[in-house]
Amino acid sequence: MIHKNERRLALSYINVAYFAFLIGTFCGLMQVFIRNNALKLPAWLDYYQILTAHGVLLALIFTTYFIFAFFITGVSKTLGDFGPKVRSVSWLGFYVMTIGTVMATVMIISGKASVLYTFYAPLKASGWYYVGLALFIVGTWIAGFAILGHYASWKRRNKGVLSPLFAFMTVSTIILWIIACLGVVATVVFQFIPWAFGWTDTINVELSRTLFWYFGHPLVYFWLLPAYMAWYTVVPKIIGGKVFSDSLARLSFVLFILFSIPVGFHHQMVEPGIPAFWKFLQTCLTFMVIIPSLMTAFSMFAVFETTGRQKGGKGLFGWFTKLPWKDIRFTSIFIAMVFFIPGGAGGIINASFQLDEVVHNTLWIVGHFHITVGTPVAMTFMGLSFWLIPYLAGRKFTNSMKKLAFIQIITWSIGMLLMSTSQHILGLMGAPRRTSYAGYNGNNTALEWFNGIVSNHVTMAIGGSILFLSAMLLIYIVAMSLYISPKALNREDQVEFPLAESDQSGTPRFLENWWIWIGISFALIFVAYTIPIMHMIEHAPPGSIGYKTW
Ligand code: HAS
Repeated sequence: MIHKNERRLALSYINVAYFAFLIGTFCGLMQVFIRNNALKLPAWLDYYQILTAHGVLLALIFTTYFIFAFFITGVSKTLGDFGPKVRSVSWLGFYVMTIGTVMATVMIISGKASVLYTFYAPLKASGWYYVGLALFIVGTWIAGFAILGHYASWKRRNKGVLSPLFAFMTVSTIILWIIACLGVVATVVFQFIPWAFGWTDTINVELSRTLFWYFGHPLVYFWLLPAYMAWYTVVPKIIGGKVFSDSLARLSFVLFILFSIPVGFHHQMVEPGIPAFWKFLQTCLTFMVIIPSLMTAFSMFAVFETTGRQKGGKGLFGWFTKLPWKDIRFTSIFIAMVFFIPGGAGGIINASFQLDEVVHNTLWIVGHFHITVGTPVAMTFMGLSFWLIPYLAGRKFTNSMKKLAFIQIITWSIGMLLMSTSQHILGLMGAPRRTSYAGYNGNNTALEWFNGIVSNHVTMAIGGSILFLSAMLLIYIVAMSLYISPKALNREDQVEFPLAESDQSGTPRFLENWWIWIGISFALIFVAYTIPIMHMIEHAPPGSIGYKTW
């Protein structure tokens, strides 16, 4: 069991994460009904306000807080208790993040920041919203540096030894996050805050979006990598196997540090003013960042098959039946992986220059992110919650809770399948994203979009409602695990942290030489971004004043 202080810290993160999840999913439910014209909001509440809250609270707050809870628990488990300095810096990080979160949320709720989670200029929120976002990021840096400090002191005490796989992966993810945030910090501090407080009149829109997407794409890997950490280090243990290849796992994380950042232009394919050459270059780099995910898929299939065969699985697919399907810690994450197959394929479609012309800014993209962050990532976090929270809270995960967990995962899968399939189809037909309900001026072609078996209002509403019920069930399970379920006093009731063995004997030591990877990462960023950004600054248009459209 990890030290009680680290447990308290991780539980604090979990509490904020699931509080954000509760409000965020409620906003999601309202959105589905508004878009179907089944719900009219009162005058003081706006669709875009709800949409902003939904995106920020689920995609940014729920994920980040959960990720830090997972990091702290796993790092403390693998590298030992935090020292007093690491502890105080970690708490400082938590408080700064939380002050930022509260500020940004208050601004959204009070209707002063309905700018969606991408906060594209020239939409202009209250300056305090951007200050809140900046504090949130600074908080994550402080909390991240605390973990890096703990890791550095472990390395000093264990010279020449490779760190445990979990710690290695945590450090890679934090390095990726720190480099990625440089872009968003630059745009928020030097562009948005001065503009929103009226110290400057206009903003360079193209530059702000570019700096945002420099951060925005690696942001998705900041969500994905902790899920991959669970796939690589936790799942093999649950199924009774070992990590397939320690060096493959480390290499895939290193490749994410290299290739996840210099690719932001694939979100700006239709942005005028960025020469096609730079878009093409970043598209090529995007195809490089697909490789570590394919390595992960390979690794997962390998671990399933080898473990299944060791357990006596015969023939081509006999191993499949030997997997522990009745263990919700496994089944939840397995379903999450299956969702990532179409999710990842959709990403490859988006990254393909010409195909993106068809799907950009349509509901397809909304479908894409619900089967990437909304299921593979979120459902992995759910699967982790089923043991991580009882483990931290020292409570039992009773048989009835296990049954409820199965219902929760199955309903989430059905809801997401219905909703995201209809979003993908509607998007292909041309239905736009980031819009409230529209009657499309009675245009027949537009109205026909909603006549399909899956792509109709009813299916979407059913999907959204099932998802909301599933979310409420999850909140119940989390609340039970945190506060109500009986204390696990006997050893057999105590929930374990399942961490698989990883054979490091063949792993090259240079994989842990961070300076090489940080150096190459900056070199790639330099190549992909310097000239286009210089161009955007030197040939800047007059800039835009702010707009408040809500
Ligand atoms: Fe994406 C837009 C390209 C992955 C999230 N993406 C978004 C947005 C979000 C998002 C939130 O190129 C919207 C942003 C906005 O608001 O505008 N995405 C990609 C590519 C990948 C990708 C190439 N995206 C993600 C992940 C996300 C995420 C992961 C969240 C966590 N995305 C794009 C592009 C856009 C975009 C463009 C902009 C589009 C536009 O026009 O605006 C790749 O990383 C995907 C690689 C993944 C794979 C899948 C590997 C499969 C695995 C599962 C194995 C399964 C097993 C189970 C083992 C190649 C690892 C066994 C199964 C059995 C059946 C036995």
